[in-house]
Amino acid sequence: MAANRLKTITQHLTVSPEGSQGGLKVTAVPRSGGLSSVPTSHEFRYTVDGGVLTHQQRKFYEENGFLVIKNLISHDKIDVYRQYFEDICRGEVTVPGLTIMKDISLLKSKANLPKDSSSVTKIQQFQDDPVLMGYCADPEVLQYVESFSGPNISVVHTMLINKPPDPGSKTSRHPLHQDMYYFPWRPVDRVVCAWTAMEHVDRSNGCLVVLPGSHREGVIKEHDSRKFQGGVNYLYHGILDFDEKSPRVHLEMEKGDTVFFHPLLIHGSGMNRTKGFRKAISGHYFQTDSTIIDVTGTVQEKAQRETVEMFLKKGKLPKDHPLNKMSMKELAFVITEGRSRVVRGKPAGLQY
Ligand SMILES: O=C(O)CCC(=O)C(=O)O
Repeated sequence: MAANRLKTITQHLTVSPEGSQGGLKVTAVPRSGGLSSVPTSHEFRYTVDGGVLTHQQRKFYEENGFLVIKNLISHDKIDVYRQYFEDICRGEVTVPGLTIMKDISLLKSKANLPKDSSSVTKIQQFQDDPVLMGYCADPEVLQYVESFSGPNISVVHTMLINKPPDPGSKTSRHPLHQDMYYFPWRPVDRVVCAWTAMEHVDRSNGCLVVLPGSHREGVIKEHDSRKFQGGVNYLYHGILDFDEKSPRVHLEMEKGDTVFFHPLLIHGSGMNRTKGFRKAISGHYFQTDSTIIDVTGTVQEKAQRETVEMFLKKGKLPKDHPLNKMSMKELAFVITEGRSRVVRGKPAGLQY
């Protein structure tokens, strides 16, 4: 019943036209974080059989939690996404449901911001845009995603990141974090991020930095935004406690190179010390029949609350709107259902 009510509400959302992905089954879900997972074969847990990955690539991902595929996306396609991003920032194209994020230091300065990409740090939730979804549904990307998520795949949390030159506030950095901290769905090992460099990235412009193998610890760590001097952007929480001595790898990549990484992998990106913007495009993929869990009382609660607050604020809803009366778990379902799209295989439906 609850699931049907949620589904109806999702379909009639007044917050934004973030449609639905069909079919819904109701199952009982434990209240715990539910991170445990079963191996996919005697040798592998984080990858599945039958995909394009070589044995060596699978072993590398299993051990390290990331895998870079060189030159996966053509420069022509990337140039289209780049131009389109500029058009969106100038207001020449409107994308339904899109969130446009600005750097916190610019927002605090209350200056009149130019109506172009120079004040935009990222755009997210472009699931209803046919141009940028060309990236998320690109067969070149999906052939790899299948090796992590299996054959039935939805994409969610779509982003084009425009890391600005640091204004001196360090706000261009993205502190070390785990993406799973933000995600209320399981199973965790079938979730993967695809992140494609839209130009050459290295330490000077704030490439991704990863702690290889950190996904194997199998826990979501406590995150927060307060300890970061100079502040961090909205919802850029960082891990409070990790082994500072853990080896780090800075992923220097060329335009079109793509890294796939596990959602428990500790990663982030440093300040952009150059004068140019550093662009990347990414999406998170999960099994179409993933299960929404209740993160109340877990380390994920803080992030979920902020996500929900932002979602409700964006909708500017009247007090008595049904969304304002929902539990965190119900809202997690509505938000995920609204922002995800099936990109390959069976649209099995999110489980509640
Ligand atoms: O592109 C970046 O700078 C970091 C992206 C990232 O880690 C994220 O969005 O989770």
